[in-house]
Amino acid sequence: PVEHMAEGAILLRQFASPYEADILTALRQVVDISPFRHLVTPGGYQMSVAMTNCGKAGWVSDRTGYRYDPVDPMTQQPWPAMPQAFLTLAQQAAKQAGYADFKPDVCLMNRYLPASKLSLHQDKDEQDLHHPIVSVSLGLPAVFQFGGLSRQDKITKYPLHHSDVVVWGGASRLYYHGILPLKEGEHPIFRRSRINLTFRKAL
Ligand code: MD5
Ligand code: FE
Repeated sequence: PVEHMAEGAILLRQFASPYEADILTALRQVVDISPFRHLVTPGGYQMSVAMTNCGKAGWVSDRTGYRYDPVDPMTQQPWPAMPQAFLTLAQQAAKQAGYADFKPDVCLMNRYLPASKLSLHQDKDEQDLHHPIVSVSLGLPAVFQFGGLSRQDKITKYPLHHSDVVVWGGASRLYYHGILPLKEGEHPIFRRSRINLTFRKAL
């Protein structure tokens, strides 16, 4: 079942289900090398969401700003390679949404615990903003806030559930968005957490 959320934004409910076991194995291998950690914003606040990355670079924030870094600042080693299972899921979803040649080089992973949130923002640290972003939701459900190109635009809320995949392309690629504070809950696999994988062509 395909839902159109906005210009270029396509919601594939339950798309990740057949890939779940392989994704879980790969996720464990990645966080074993580069664990989830709470980054600090340039303004000096610690983020409530914990993050890590895999692929050719990783998105990081510190007092000096935001950037894609080929080295994990925590381990001072390259980020773990993108697992084949991740790449397969991201490319199958992108193909379904009309992006047959999407070649992500980065997967940013966000971990939410109850009360974690992601404030309204745009994703524009990637080199070429014409490439889509593929987002995979795992674990506890969350409320996604979707605005427009201007911070003042009207916000629509969408619930995102375990295994839902969203492909953000076209105009929606630069829309303001965020995640409301995660509600308390228990998921059979991810317990009290929500994990979101975002596949990007960043370099
Ligand atoms: C999340 N993550 O659920 C969300 C899902 C992030 C982030 O926002 O930056 O890590 S990705 C949602 C997204 C990506 C790119 C564009 C748009 C939404 N959009 O135009 O709404 O942790
Ligand atoms: Fe974002």
